[in-house]
Amino acid sequence: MQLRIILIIIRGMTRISNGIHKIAIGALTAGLMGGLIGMTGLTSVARADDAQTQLTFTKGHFEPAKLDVAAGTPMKLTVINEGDSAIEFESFELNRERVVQPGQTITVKLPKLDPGQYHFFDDFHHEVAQGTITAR
Ligand SMILES: [Cu+2]
Repeated sequence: MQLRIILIIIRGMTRISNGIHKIAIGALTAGLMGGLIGMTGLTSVARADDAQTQLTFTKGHFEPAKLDVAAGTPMKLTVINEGDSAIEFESFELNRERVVQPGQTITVKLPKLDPGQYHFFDDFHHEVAQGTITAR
């Protein structure tokens, strides 16, 4: 989202420098300032919304098997399958079920979690690969 805003600003600047009025440049500068202020706001929102955390399936298990996350913050969980067969990242508590092909990286969006433990496993290899996300 940030990148798009920057692109829009740059596009605007290019248009102005090809042409015309100093007033427009003044207006653009004002707009740019506003944009930067807006961006600062957006940045903190994006950060709050986009907490990232990562799980890698490798050699038959998840790494890390225990994952600590912040409660009350939506997040994106990246799941990487470094194995040579498909896995299914699954969690009843999180109500998520996603197949990850070998070599594939997926993003699982998670809502704000209440403090607690959330079990997950590879539904294709039950007994072996599992873990717990702890929100605190
Ligand atoms: Cu399943």
